Formats: sequence, C-alpha cells, structure tokens
Amino acid sequence: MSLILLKEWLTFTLANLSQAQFEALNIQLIYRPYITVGLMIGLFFCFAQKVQAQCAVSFDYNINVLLVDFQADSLPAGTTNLIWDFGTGDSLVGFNLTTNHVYAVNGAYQVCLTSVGSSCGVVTTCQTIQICPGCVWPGDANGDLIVDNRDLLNIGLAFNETGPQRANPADISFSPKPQGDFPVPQLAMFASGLNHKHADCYGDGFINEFDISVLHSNYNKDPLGVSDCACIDSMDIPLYFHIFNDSVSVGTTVNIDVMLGTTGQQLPVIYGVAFTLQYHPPVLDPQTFTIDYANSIMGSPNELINFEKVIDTAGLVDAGLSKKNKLNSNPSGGPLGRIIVIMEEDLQQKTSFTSYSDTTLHLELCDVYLIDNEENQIPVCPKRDSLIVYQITSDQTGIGSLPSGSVGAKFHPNPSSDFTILSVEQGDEIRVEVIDMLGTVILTREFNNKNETLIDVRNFADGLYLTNFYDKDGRKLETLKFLKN
Ligand SMILES: [Ca+2]
Repeated sequence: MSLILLKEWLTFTLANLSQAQFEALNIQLIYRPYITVGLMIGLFFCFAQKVQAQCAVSFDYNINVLLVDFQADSLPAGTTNLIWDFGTGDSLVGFNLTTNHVYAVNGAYQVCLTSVGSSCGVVTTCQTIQICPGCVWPGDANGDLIVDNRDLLNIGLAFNETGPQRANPADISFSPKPQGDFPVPQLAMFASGLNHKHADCYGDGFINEFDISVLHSNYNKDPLGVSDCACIDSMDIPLYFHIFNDSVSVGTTVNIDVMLGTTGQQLPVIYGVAFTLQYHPPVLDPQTFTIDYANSIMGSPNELINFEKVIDTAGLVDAGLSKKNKLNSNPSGGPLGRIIVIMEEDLQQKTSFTSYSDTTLHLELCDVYLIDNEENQIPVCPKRDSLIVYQITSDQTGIGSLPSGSVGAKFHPNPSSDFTILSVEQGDEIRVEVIDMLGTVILTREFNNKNETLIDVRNFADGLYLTNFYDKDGRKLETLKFLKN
C-alpha cells in the first residue's frame, strides 16, 4: 500500500515540476520520463530493503557441551509471540528473547525461531547447529552420557584394541572431544552401533587398564537415580549374598560373597556384569571396601578387569566386572567376587538406634546388568539379605534378645561366669550357634523336643556373645546376647 502511494506522489511531483525548475537543475525536459522511472526504481529498492529488514527474525547461540543458550537477535516490530523449535520435537512458545536447551546426545539439529503477530505476519528463520557429532566423552564408553560401572563392560568388550588417538589425550575433562573411528573390521562397533573408540576413555589410542582410571575421574552417575532391585522372575539365575558371619561387631572385617547361580548350576555363557550394592544403614567403612575376584567364576584375575565406586553418602557401591579376552566364560554357579569391608567403629553416629547398640545391616543388589560378549543381556533374580552389627557401649545396661524373639529363648543366668541354661519355649529342630566377638562360631547345639540345655562357659573369654537360632531350613529365627563375666 505504501509503495503505491509513493509511486503516485513521485509521478505527481515530477509531472508538476516547472520548466524553470528543471532548467535550474540543468536537466532537459526530454530526460524527465527517464529520471522519473530511475528515481522510482531506486526508491523502490531502498524501501523494499527497509521492509525486508524490518520483517527479519534472527538469533545467536552459544554451545556449552550439551547446553545451548539461544538469544533472539532481531525481530519484526510488533511481534507478540516467539516460537523456539529446538529441532528435537521440543519447542517453547511465549515471548522469550533468550532461552536454552539441553540436548541429550551429540548431533546436528535444525533450530528455528518464528515470530508471530507483527505486521509482517509469521516469519521464521532456521539454523543447523552441530553438537560435536561423533565426539567421545571421556569415560562414557557406552554413549549414554553417564560415566558409571556399565562403562567398564564396554572397555572389556573392546579391550586391547587400538586406533587413532585424540588430539590431546591428557585432557580427560568430561566434554565432547573429536576422535577418529577405530578401524573396521575387528568388531569395532558395539551392539548399539557406537564405535569402539568410545571405550578409549583416556584417548591414547589403546583400550586398556588406563581407561578404567577415567571412570573414577569422571564418575557422574546420579546417586539418587532410580534403582531397580526387583527380582522379575524367580526362575532367573539367582544373584545373592553368602554372608560368612550373620552377626559381627563394630570394627571387624566382614566377608560376603556375591553369588551367581547355585552351586553346581550350569549357567549361560557370560562376559561381564555390572551391579549396584545398596546398603543401609551406612555402617560400612567406605575407605576399606574392596571386592576380591580371586575365586570368581568369571575367570582368573589376569583375565578380568574390575571397577568399584563407593558412594557412602548414598549407601551404595557401583561395581563392574568383565573379561578382557573377548571369550565368554561358561561357568557353573558360584561366587562372582568377595566383598571385604570393615565395619564402622561407632554405630551410634551412623544410625538412629539409641536405645540399644545393635543394628541390622540390609544389603540389596540393584541395577544388575549381566551380558555375554555379544551384549545379550541375561536376566537374573537378585535377592536381599542382612546381618547384625553390634556394639558394646559403656552405658549398655540391657542384655536381652533382639529382634523380638520368635522361639522365646533366654539364658539363665545372664551374665554368668561358669554355667548358664539356655532354654527355648517353642519350636522343634532348632539349631543354635554361639558366636564370639570375632564372628567365630564357638558352640552349636540342636533342640529336638528338648527345651533347655546346660552350657559350660568356664572356658569362654570374658565378653559378649551372640547366639543365633535357626529353623531346620536354615532361616534365622532369633538372636540373643549372652555376657560372660
Ligand atoms: Ca556411560
């Protein structure tokens, strides 16, 4: 509309210039039509450019790892709404001149900004942004953008392979880094299609033990993430604890085997396993936690790589164990590894228990991921367990049973220095174990229709003893304390 008015104004003005005026400008009348058209064309382009600039929409962006900050650069006057389309299916509608978006994975994304409501109508501009395509994130060997125990399995799958190193291998900061693909053939792809270069966490072109150190450096799994500790199918391979002593005192070493399959059970072929041990309350000394794989059914220690990360504030240990020779194991059921850990010295600082100084330490196996060398996942059925941790304190006055007795057992007298009678009010075929402070079973008894037994404690060292009662199936029924003085 404005252009038409301009044209009419120019035509009218030029047509009505007087001869004197043209002559004063030293312009011959004969050129007047040409001058008129030339002026009109020039003015038209100036005006069109101005209109185009006024209707342009543009934006800038700044990439910081996966977080991209966007800022609208220019907008048509009168814009009432802006639509940011981040190229992922996500969009933001409103009037946000700045915004940001976190991209889940590396890649190329077409980001568009649309202006609505101005006299220019709907105006859109798009840009393709590249978030380091094909880059590796040091420590994230499986490409899920989290560094955790599962990444050990990819290191195991690609172990001993070589390829191009990164530009600066010493830089293992957790940000995307360009690296050339490891060569094919030689199974240089994980099942996900990811190149094996991602297992070269250190970036030196070799996949070996050094890469495990990067898992420690860059460990970033959210310890509050959802854990899956459920057994889906009880027919799956059992994963469970073999606890050497059901009752231990503070400050002592505890040995617990993590068992896969029952003894003698033929298992499918396996290559690696990652799992999370959850413990509550946090009465383990995290500095002392180790898993010994010397007797693992997965293979001899020189065939294995392993990884443990203790996050005591969350009461968990993320563990990984893998072979490294690309050959599956074909074991029978038995121990994957042996947890060795020392109990904390002072329970009362670590638990809410104040009335007495024993606590039940609950153990669970969660987020279990058991694979063969083709990354097929093998289902397992994880099981819970517990043990009692006890502590003698100077103000301890009560000597009684815990947890609440189901067999009605008691010692009389208790404490004693020579003889005591242990009686059981109910239950047949009950087995009793008396355990000293070091966790050693020093005496066993069976109750068969007999409700009491005399125990000679003259040779017992002075101190506290725990007495565990089991039914004929080995289930623990009750724990009772006895003090020799
Ligand atoms: Ca990962």
